[in-house]
Amino acid sequence: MTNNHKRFNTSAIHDGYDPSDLLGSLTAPLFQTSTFTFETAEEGERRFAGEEDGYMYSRLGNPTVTVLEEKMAALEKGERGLAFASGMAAVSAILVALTKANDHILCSAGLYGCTFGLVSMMKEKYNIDHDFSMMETKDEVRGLIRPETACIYVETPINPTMKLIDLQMVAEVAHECGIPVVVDNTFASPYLQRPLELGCDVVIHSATKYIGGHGDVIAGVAVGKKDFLDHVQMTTQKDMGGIMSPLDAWLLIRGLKTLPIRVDRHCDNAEKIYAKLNKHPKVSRVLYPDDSDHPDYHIRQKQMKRGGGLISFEVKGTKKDAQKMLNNLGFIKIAVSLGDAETLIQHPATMTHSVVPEASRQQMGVNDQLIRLSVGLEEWEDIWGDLEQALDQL
Ligand code: LCS
Repeated sequence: MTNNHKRFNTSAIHDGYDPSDLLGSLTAPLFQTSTFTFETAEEGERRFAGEEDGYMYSRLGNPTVTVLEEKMAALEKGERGLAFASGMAAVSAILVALTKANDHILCSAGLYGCTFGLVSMMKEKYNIDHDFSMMETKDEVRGLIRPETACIYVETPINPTMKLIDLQMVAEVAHECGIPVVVDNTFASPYLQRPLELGCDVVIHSATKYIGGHGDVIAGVAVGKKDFLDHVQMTTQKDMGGIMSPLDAWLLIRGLKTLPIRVDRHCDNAEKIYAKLNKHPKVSRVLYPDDSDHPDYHIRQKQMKRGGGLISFEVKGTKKDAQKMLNNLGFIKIAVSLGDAETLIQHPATMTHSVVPEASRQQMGVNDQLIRLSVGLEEWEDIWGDLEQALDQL
């Protein structure tokens, strides 16, 4: 059913589903069912024994969810996809599957707040230690790998500092040491960056963001080798239970069809807004990886098609000025999340990264003046008009 030779736009629309399988229905049907009936007791026995393909119970697999998983596998160029109830359900199922007590995880120096919370909890409860690294050179990465390092976990671009990590370089070192690399690809989406093609082993998405694109779903997806994700499905996912609902999969399938055109428009708008923010007198710093002055621009050119739809910037002054800027906005919404049609703005230090202790937050580069903007699909002149008047009032 899946044809990996299609171009990205075509793949996003067609892969994972063939209408001739289901009465010609153009869109993939919503199988809103919790369980599946068996013709005979023996058929049920064979399915549970893994001797016969077929659905059993929606926590163990559902046809609508399968379509989404196959589409994501095609877009990320992986062997299989596995869908989860949220991005954090995906992150936790993958990290728990890869580790045991007393192991070590090497992380990028900057993580989404709840992922930071998860690795902190794993340390406290199971003595699974971690280090944070900018992973700028092979020696830096090699020097932090220990005999008990179970995996390398990378976000790039990093939420919300927009720093980038060279995935091919990290994968080369990891594989010398026989360690898998897990990449959170939420900020880029598979349209802009495909970590598996760069040698990484597992890709994770908060599908809540660009994959869905419409702010109406909380969901997660992982893509990687079939053997590994079959194992995750039958262990940490099945037994911890963080599965995706069929309705959410259905909405994500719809969202994916427009992923490439949405992301191009997010990038077009972000490039324009970045240029304007850079010149505003109340803004002291703008972080966007698609500028030749950005320290990681060479990595952007190497592994990302474009710079993405997220921009972070610091306003001159204090936390109060950052909050005032948000309060001055008109149609731009103050909200966490990102990748929606609506432009969203938030204050990481007190919102997405508020669970990160102050010292670690400062080390990550998340200070009180930092604001994160998810540039939406509105007309860029309107987005800039709203931002400009909010900044001018400071
Ligand atoms: N990974 C990244 C990079 C994220 O940004 C998020 C959520 C997650 C994982 C977790 O995904 P979820 O469980 O929410 O689907 N990031 C958020 C953010 O930046 N604002 O609100 C949520």
